[in-house]
Amino acid sequence: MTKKTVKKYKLTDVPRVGKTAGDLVQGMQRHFLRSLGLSHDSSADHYKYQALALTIRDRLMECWKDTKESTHADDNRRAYYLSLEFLMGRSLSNAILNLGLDHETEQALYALGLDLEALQSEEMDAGLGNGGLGRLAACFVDSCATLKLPVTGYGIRYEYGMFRQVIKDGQQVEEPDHWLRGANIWEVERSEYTQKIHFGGHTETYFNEHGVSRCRWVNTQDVLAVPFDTPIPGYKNGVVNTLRLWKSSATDEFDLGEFNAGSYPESVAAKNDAEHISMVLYPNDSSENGKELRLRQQYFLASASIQDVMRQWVEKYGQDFTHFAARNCFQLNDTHPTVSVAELMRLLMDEYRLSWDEAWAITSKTMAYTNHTLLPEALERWSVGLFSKLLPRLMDIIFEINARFLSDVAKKWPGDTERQRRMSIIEEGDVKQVRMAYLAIVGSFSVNGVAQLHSDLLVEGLFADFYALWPEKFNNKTNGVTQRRWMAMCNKSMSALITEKIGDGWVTDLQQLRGLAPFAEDAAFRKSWAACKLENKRRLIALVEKECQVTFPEDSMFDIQVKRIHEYKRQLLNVLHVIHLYDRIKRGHAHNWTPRAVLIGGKAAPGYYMAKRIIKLINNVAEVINNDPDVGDKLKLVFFPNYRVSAMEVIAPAADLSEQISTAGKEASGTGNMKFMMNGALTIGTLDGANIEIREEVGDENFFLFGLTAAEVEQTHGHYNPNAIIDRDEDLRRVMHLIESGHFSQFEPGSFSCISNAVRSAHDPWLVAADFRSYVDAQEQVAESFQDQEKWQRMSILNTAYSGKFSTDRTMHEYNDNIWKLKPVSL
Ligand code: 26W
Repeated sequence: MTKKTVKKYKLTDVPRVGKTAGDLVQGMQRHFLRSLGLSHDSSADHYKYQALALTIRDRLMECWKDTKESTHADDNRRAYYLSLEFLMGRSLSNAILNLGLDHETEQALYALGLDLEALQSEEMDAGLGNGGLGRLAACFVDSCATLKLPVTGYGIRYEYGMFRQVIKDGQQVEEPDHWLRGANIWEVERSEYTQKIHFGGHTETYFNEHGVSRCRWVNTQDVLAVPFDTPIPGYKNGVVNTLRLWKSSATDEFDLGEFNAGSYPESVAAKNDAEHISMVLYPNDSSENGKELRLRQQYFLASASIQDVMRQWVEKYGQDFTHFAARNCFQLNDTHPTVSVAELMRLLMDEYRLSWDEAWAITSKTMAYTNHTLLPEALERWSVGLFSKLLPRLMDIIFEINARFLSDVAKKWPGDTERQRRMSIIEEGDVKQVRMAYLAIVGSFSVNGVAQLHSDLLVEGLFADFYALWPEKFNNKTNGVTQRRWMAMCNKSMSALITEKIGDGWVTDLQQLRGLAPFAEDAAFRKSWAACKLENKRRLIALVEKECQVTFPEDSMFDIQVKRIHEYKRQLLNVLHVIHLYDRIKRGHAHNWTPRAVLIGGKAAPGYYMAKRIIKLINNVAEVINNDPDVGDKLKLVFFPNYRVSAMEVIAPAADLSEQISTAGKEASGTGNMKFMMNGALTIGTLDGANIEIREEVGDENFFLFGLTAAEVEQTHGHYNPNAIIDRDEDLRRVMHLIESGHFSQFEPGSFSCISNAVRSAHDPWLVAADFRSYVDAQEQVAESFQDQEKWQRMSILNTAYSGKFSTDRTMHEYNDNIWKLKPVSL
């Protein structure tokens, strides 16, 4: 053939890939042989999972390309979700669901004689988050793609995610989570978009060609940030958004410099330093620890992401930033990426030559901040010394932001130096500290809490001074969860039953679940509802048997508390109740008994001593209860090890009772509470976080309320006498006696004295003893209600029916309407 007659092709003109079951079979066969190089049908399930995942991924790629082309072609505004954590869990089943390939996949696997559940369970969880905040980010990107919103997630590609929790002798042991070992099918490396990040060095001022004084940051040690992209499919809408995670890598210059100096080993060590940045997720969810590596991670994410956005801007529009703020918005997931405020200022001034005022006008219209906690110990502060050493240019900029801000404060409140001291971004004292939350507020046009109570408490307390200055900045965005993963994907039988009655519109419009309410009165429907729950309970029974070697009786009430272990979440209160039930059984007060199976799960931060003792107590109490023949099937207790996203997908559908028992005013929102509600569990809870809104939606007759209110908790300060409460309450006295007499620590004397001391302390901030009585009484109501199964099923249906508010689709609509103001991608 001569060149002239050859038909011309474009590499990008790929024929559309088929979506029938037959096409999926062929895809799997092709990947099995051609991508994975396998020939034996007997190969490990892991390879079969990979063949399926690659086949599904093929179907994501073309929508991904279409979405990118569409957003590239328009001039529409975009948002970026900056988060140190994305707790994605598994991707395969989610991709199958959102691509609308459920049915076809089932058929294809049947034809191949393969079992979907078995293959799915081969996928490692992407555990790149601690808990609520990280999982929220994952639900948000799912909803944004489903709503066709042009939102990109930016995070860190940790080599090691959240540690694996193993229980040895009743105690937590942490093991590394090397989740990338088995190859990650879902990521694509994009080294052409690598960014350079500076650390260390110093700043100097100089005069540019126009005689204007400018600053430069010199003598830095540089690290490369290499992006890895993960596709985020919307639900059956052709949109695939992007989650871009950065991996750190050494620069070549780095090696060369050291190499020329003749110190090869040092150059390799320096390379290691660079690569450590994205090595491991900090497993800390409520107390900041001020570690240098953590600050490196934060700046690494902020700088790489903002540079990436500006690179795209300059490629498209050149160096004119007039419309930058109108077309870009960064949402800061807590203060963790807040150094972004200073980094955007730096890039605009030092790299693109804007004046301070121009740069500030852009920055303060581009950043938006979400707060996720009221706990003072979780508020990030960085010592000025560390900050200046690691990020001298950023520290200069923060000082200047603060100086200008304090002068505004002085204008508003002349002479009020006390207020200036209180509001300063720099906390004075022995060690000067940068208050990251204040930097975030000053640098943002929007500040939000994550449930109504939490947002109210922020403006009344922690941020009251800022609210007085800028009331218009503050707003609430009640959290949600995605019903695609947390109902449609993980609870197939209930989803099918709902769809049979009200159609499948609820998958993208959760308020449609209200249509279920009338069926609560339908006896046949209640029966089917109960049958789904039973099927889900059997799945959990098998898992608990495997993980804990304890058998949950299927007719017992599944009473569940899963979340990070923290004193404010009061797993201890839960255990005290379990001990009380045990005590009642032992003393023969067990007439008309409602059998209960109590499951508690969650990870403790490795350095959190009390949390670890609470895990040990749960395990020791479980050991006694589960092996006592007097107790038998009346009561079971397990500590479920290594709680994670994929475990919740089995746990939530099986729950009868959801424990949301934090000390009022301490849990910002909670999101596990919402997952349980959607899956038909009833809640026993305090008036805290989103519990309040859950109760408003479902009605107080379908919610078990107990405990002090946030205002009452506040008033307790200085007037708390737990020992008097214990003396007055026989049940609590007996429970304390069982712990203190060593009944649960026969061979470990004194093992739980820190716990009983904490309950007895007048300074117990969590008020465990104060809420014990009302908790036990509420639990009594729960037990009684469960005995009337018709009534219980009715309440269960109503919980699902009224859970519509708690979809992240609603949450994302609100962020978009009030903060981001994006137009949906046109596809
Ligand atoms: C600096 C260490 C650190 C790390 C993470 C401090 C604080 C955090 C997060 C704020 C912890 C977290 O996940 N908070 C949870 O966020 C959820 C999503 O908004 C809320 O539902 C939970 O109530 C809140 O505890």
